[in-house]
Amino acid sequence: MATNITNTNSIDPCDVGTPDDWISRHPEMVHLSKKYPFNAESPLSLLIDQGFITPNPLYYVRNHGPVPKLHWDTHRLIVDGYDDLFLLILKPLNLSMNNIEKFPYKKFSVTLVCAGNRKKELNMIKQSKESNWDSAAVKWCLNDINDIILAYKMNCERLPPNHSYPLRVIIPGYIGGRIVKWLSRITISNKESNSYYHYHDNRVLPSEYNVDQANKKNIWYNPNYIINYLNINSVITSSAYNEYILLLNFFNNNNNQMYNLKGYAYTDSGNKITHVEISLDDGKTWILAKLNQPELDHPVVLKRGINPIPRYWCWSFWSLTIPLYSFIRCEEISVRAWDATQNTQPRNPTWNVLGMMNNSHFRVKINTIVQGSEFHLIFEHPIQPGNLSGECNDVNTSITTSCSVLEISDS
Ligand SMILES: Nc1nc2c(c(=O)[nH]1)N[C@H]1C(S)=C(S)[C@@H](COP(=O)(O)O)O[C@H]1N2
Ligand SMILES: [Mo]
Repeated sequence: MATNITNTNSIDPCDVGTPDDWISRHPEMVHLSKKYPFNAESPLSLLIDQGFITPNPLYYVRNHGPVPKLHWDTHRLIVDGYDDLFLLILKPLNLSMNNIEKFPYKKFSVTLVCAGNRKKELNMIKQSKESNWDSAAVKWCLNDINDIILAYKMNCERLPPNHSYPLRVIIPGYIGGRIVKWLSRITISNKESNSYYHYHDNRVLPSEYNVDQANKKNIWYNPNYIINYLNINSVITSSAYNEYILLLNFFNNNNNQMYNLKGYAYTDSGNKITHVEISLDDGKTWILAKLNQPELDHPVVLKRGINPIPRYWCWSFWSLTIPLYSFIRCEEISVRAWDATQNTQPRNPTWNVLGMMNNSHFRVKINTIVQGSEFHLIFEHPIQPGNLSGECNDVNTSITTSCSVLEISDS
């Protein structure tokens, strides 16, 4: 059931004394990373309870610095650079927000995911490096099938300050880190960005590298290890972390009782999630879950000649109703998703120094205690969610994924 999410107009105690103490936050948002800058996600079950479209106040926030104080009336977008095709220095464009708003626009839903989603699970293996944002050159936008947009609205409202008021770029299917917030300049260039963070973040380095070795071998500059696209992933949201079920006289009375497992899945490149499977026996056998994919009714469609090309940029929800007794001899529930290119998830996590792109089978452990006719089930997630202590100093970023409708300037 959706919780009341209108109570957003309070300053979080963690923000007091920081440059962000003018931004109101939803009280349920869980602080990740250090006190400042603000990185937060909604508790997983609250996020899923909201349904397919996440309300703005519960949308995950990933900031690497203060939220800039920008204004609609004074904000400008400069487009400049060098046109490699025609060997021309371009005449810079200087656009106001009102100019941008007058371009033809369309609305569609996109799920954004930070490359650090499920990072905490990798930190359980070994602490990974805290990450920082970077910027990247994007020639990808010239292909209209990629649906690159300049967004100025989110869920029919102007973007909230945290989420890049007044303007951001959206690159569907790309990791959040390449989706620049507070956009003020687009420079067309034939060279890759030389920003420090372009090379030192949002990379999956081979597992044997720690920071020292990566620095020594200058491995950061190897183009093989850059991440742009999302990878296929799925998560169990119900049973929730530490969910507890006590069944009295279970073996006599309740053995037809059913349980509803739930979660989400997403993939890259506009591909469709085709199926999600659950295993109760460590991957020996798999049970097909039911998919809920509101996006299938209205995918983004590009017409090339007579061929419509649909793209799916949103997460899918899955569910599976099984008898509670299936958990009796089950030590662990695992989930894996498949997409239209037969891509699926690896069984085991692979640690990497930046703790990125973890998409191994998501596992929930079940601890069962049988005491006479009492039957206790305790569900244990791979990591503790968020920051249960209420402090603001947890550095184990696990930022999640959220979906919204974005209003786009189709320029
Ligand atoms: N200017 C700027 N853009 C940014 C960032 C940032 O810190 N500064 N963080 C990036 C990262 S790592 C992610 S995951 C997304 C998060 O977007 P959100 O906070 O609106 O969910 O924005 C990206 N764009
Ligand atoms: Mo990110």
